[in-house]
Amino acid sequence: MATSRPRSYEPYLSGHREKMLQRVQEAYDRFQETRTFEFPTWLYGPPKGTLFNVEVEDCPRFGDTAYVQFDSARTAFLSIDMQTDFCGPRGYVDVMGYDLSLTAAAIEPIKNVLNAIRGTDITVIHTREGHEPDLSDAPFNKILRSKIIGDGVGIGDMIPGGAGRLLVRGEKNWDIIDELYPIPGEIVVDKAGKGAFGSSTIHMILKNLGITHLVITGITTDVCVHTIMREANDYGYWCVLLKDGTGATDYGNHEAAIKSIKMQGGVFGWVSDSRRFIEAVNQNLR
Ligand code: C5J
Repeated sequence: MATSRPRSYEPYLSGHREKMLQRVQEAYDRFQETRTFEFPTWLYGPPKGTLFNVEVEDCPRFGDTAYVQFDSARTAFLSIDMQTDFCGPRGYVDVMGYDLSLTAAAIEPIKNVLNAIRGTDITVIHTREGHEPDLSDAPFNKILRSKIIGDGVGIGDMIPGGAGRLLVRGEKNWDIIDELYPIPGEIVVDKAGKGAFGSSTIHMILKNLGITHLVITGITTDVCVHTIMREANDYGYWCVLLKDGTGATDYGNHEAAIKSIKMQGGVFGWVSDSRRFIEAVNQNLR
């Protein structure tokens, strides 16, 4: 039987651990006083924009209230996949037979947030899920499953009266809905997957712009929104979901997805809503 030797890494540790734990202790002590996850200038440098706090719910425990501090110039607002295919008639989600009002519920809150932040130094990023016209970037099993649930109409197909081929780049139904259409200066990221970090340039964009904090909205809560939030959280971004700016094809899944973010003191980040975020923007960035 192989015997394992104790790892003797201690002598090789840099001072990183001590420094990090000291910073954590300081932030912990500050949190006890302020209930705020303060912007860590020791890590990112002095603010480039305006610091502002947003109230988040059920943190660290259900029923508690806390605050996350943002640097406006290091903040990106994400509007995820607000495409006809996910919330409009004769799109991908409609063809699968789901209740469109559940995903369309996110439109108004997102519009309100866009109205509040346009003209500030917060970066706006829109994403679109979709595939090349030849479907070369679409997995076989994804297309097959979509065709089965769509009773013969799946990704790459067009239904009678539809605005184009489902989830195919360049088609009208694949594009962002008119109400939330990007304006000049806003970033649009195309992704082939549910996540974005593995199937788009979003990580390079966020790094190049020096973004540290994300305000997340879009559809669907339990699929693309959650996948992107989990990816971003793993990369160390500070992620706050605006819960009313999201929606799922099933209300129970929407609620469960929101609840799961709050577990373990915020296992994937934090949860707030459009009203609280807009209030913070109007009080601090106007
Ligand atoms: C889905 C998405 N639900 N944008 N895509 O297939 O969440």
